[in-house]
Amino acid sequence: MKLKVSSLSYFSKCPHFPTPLHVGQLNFPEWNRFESSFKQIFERGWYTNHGPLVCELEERLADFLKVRNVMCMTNATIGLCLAARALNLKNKVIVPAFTFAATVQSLTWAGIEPVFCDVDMNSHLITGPHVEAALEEGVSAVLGVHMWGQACNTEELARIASKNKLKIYYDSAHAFGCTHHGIPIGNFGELEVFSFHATKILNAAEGGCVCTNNDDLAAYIRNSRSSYGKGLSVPVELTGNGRMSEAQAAMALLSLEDFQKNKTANQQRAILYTDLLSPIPGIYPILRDKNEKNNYQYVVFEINDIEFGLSRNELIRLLEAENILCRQYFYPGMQRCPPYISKYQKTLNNTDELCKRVLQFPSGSGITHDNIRDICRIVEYIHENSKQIRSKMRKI
Ligand code: T4K
Repeated sequence: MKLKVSSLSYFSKCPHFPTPLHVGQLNFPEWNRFESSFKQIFERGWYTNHGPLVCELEERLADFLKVRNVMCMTNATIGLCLAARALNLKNKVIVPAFTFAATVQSLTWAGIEPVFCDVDMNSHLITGPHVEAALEEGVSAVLGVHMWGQACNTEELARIASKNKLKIYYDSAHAFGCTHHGIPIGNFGELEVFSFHATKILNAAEGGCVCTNNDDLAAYIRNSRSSYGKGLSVPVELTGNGRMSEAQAAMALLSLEDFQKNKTANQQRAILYTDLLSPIPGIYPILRDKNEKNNYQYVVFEINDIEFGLSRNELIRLLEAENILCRQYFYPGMQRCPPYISKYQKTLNNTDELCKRVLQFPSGSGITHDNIRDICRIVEYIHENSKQIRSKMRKI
């Protein structure tokens, strides 16, 4: 590949890739398996309301995650909203500001005030000291996020929770198939919530689930998930509709069968990115614990603008012009987003810094190893010519 500053698409409007390369996973099951599964749904004439595929999926997930109860949901956002009510949370909940909007907004939907806490610069996770620094009058729980499939220090957080009489639960949207001390994520805190969005490793197109080892909590969530919940009938104040459809469950079951294959492919792509990008000054991969299982759902790097020569945002703009659509999860920090920004005064230095540095590269089955080699070569070229590129960018 021959590159010149003037031929970068940012200046020439001639992208290296003819079609966009996305961050999303979009791992498709083979068409014949999908067709056969859908044919059976048509033949049964049973589309939703806890049909046989949803029940089968819940059993298979419980087995896979080694957890007593799995309640499939329309998506993780609804799972988080129902969880907040099921846990009977009051007043305020501590939550990281470095997360997706749904984590925090689930609290707002449940009438709870989020109290933002900072995260660790290396792991991007909340830690005991960060939670303790955020403790204030009225806090009833901590909502942790297992960012990029890495687990929070659940033991340390459990100690703090117990000392301060707080409940603790987890947003595990990124962590399906990952472990903590060898135990599958899904078994920690009061409950955990996974996402099966199309861009996740377990893909139900849209979907998610709540997991818990607490049978009473599970019964409550099953009944609040819909007014005609499956299972033990227990009184709930409010019901909603978080039901997963048979179509979603069909997709998720096929995706679960492909999990190991998709995870291995993700891992190979992440290793290739890391091998090719790590020698470039100012671009650092997130370091994952090799003793734990990770799903490599996101290929996450940090940009140090001084060492790299350009900021993360400048790099994103240059790559976008080449049809390499990186994401800046998460920008800005939730403490700087409406409706929270108007009330929030505290400074969260690590969150602010990470929001400027972190980016995710295209991954998933649509991205070949040749694509990755080209992407990395373009990034390397951009670094090597950063001075010239920056001055040319400023003239536009
Ligand atoms: N907690 C955390 C920590 C989360 O990260 C999320 C969601 C949640 C909770 C809530 O889970 P859900 O309620 O969604 O189950 C995406 C996803 O929509 C979202 O699920 C995810 N996290 C978040 C981090 O990213 P967007 O709006 O940035 O990306 P999106 O959906 O446009 O997908 C990325 C790229 O993939 C697109 O640019 C195009 C491509 N794509 C996407 C879809 C859906 C396709 O090519 N085809 C597709 O069908 O939010």
